[in-house]
Amino acid sequence: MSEQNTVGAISQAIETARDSALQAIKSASDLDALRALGVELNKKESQLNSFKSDMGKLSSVEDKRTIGQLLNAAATLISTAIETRTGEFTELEISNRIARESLDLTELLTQRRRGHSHIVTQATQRLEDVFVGLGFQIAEGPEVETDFNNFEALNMPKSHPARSEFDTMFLEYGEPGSVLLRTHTSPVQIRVMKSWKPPIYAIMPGRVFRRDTPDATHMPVFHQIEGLVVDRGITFAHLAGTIEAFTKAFFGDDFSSRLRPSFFPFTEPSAEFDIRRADGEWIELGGCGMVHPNVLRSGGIDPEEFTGFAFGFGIDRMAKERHKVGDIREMYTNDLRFLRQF
Ligand code: FA5
Repeated sequence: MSEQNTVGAISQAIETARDSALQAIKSASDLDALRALGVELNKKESQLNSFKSDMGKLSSVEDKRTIGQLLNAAATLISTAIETRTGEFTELEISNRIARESLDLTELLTQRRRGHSHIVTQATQRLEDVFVGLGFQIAEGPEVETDFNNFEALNMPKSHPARSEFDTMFLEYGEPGSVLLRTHTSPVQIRVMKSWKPPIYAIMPGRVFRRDTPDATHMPVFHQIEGLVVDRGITFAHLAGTIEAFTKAFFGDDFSSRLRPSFFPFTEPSAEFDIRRADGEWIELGGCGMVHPNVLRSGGIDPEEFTGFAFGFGIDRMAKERHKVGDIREMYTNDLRFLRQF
């Protein structure tokens, strides 16, 4: 065969191989098939690449250039075709994914469902209403407290064993151990006593923090409401009467309350406060007692002139009981199916 014929034959074979490669790219069924095809076409032993060795057989520079240019043009065409097809597959995949993952929001649009307060916020507001109805004023304190207000001023000096009952989260601020996330709302008692003058009839709701492991009745972040009364001639009977009036107003007439002897360093005597459900079961809600003279002094009040009582209970636990929620953690999972019930 003359060299001219050989060049013609090689050129034809290159064109055929190029066209069949382009056809294969066109009919690749998906991205994976296309990728495999790309690998195949790039192999040294692929049909198109094998023509490169044929070039060696040609003696004229002119012919070598012709075949070389033809091979380069074929390679460019093929790689452009792979790129275009890859783009098409990627776009298709994205639009399929959008279709698969899209949410039908027409139900929300047509129902116009409005949000509402969280079950614990509702309970707090109801508690505030009940106590305001009984003549109390509302006060608030910061969530970041001093060790002094949270413990010392409440008759718990540094070495006091009762401190260990509050698994405290301290902040890295100031002197080590001097600033913390309040473990109860009782430090607000100190703030109120210092800034108000007796007679004091105050409630103090808020968020508190303890290193407690979450379970059906415990959360590491929960809510308490504190009560403080300081006036002339306040006795334990006033405390018991207030607790009973509150129980009936908040839970209903079929509930009653009892006080059991207990211990808190900041009250003397102290009691645990339980409520009795209609089914006869007793549930512990919080602690209370007569404000310890040392605590009155910390607040700048003369215990010879004034006496008082204080109480503090868990708002989350009250909401749980009032709405018969089985597990306190459910209130904090943000599951709308749960929250919409209240
Ligand atoms: C106190 O925190 C006292 N400061 C209460 C007090 C105030 C006593 C004033 C006397 C005078 P105690 O640690 O028992 O007490 O907590 C009070 C209530 O908070 C508990 O009865 C419970 O209802 C609630 N509580 C405690 N720990 C948790 C928790 N991890 N998760 C949810 N609620 C809790």
